[in-house]
Amino acid sequence: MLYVIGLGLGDVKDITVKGLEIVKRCEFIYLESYTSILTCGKDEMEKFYEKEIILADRDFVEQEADIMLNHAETKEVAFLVVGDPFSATTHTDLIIRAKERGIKYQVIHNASIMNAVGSCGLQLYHFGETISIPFWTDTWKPDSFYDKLKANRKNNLHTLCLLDIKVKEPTLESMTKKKKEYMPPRFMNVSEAANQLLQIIESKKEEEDESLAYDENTLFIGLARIGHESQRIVACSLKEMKDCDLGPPLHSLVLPSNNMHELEKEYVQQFSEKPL
Ligand SMILES: *[C@@H]1O[C@H](CO)[C@@H](O)[C@H](O)[C@H]1NC(C)=O
Ligand SMILES: CC(=O)N[C@H]1CO[C@H](CO)[C@@H](O)[C@@H]1O
Repeated sequence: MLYVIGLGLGDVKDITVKGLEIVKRCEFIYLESYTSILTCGKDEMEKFYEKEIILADRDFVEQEADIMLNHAETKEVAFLVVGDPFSATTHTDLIIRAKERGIKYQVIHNASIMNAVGSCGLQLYHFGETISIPFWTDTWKPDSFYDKLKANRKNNLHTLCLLDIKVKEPTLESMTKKKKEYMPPRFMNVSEAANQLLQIIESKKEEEDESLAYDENTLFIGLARIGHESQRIVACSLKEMKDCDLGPPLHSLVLPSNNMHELEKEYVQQFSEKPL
């Protein structure tokens, strides 16, 4: 049996009672550690579960997931996912593979940013397609998500922007070597994301795009560490967001629609220093 268990957004205790009971009786426990982070470390989790945890990083999922599935053929195996199991596509892939091999599975849900973003006061029903903002380099500055932002704005929908994380990226020098060395993890903050969004509209202006999706004065909402005690939410213009420091990761950004509902406005107001 393979249990795919969502851990929620916060600390070790965010797991549901149902999830915890299953973890306690599983023989193998894997923790997905590449699409998100927990505020607590592996050690704290092992202490809390009283079990050893195997970290499943990016290499694992591509190469060693079969070993985990082998175990699941005869034993109870837990695969722990930060957030909800269905907030990243990689997990649907794992479930399909289990199914193909005739392995029984069960999914235990928990909250993820996809629903917890509601804490900024915007209605979840009024969100359009979620976008991801990738880290730029000197030579690689993809901006294809801009069109989705624009489509959402046109349809009067809010947009959740997930900000890039780089965990366990091999260093350039070790790329070709057998023994990989890894760069320290990086998490995009709202200031960096705002900076990229500003650069995108600068170049759209040059292309004489008549109807920009947003400008430097457009209201954005920055969210940090949602679901944790230290969570922060700030509503301000894009220009101000560029100078905004929301502290440690994870951060995300929301572009509200052009016509927020009165109740949405009233709720968002508490996160803004200026009248909306
Ligand atoms: C945001 O990230 C950038 C790039 O890593 C960094 O230079 C900057 O200091 C960060 N800003 C804040 C406010 O933490
Ligand atoms: C959506 C969901 O199932 N959330 C649960 C996540 O886990 C915490 C802690 O057990 C529950 O309180 C939530 O209801």
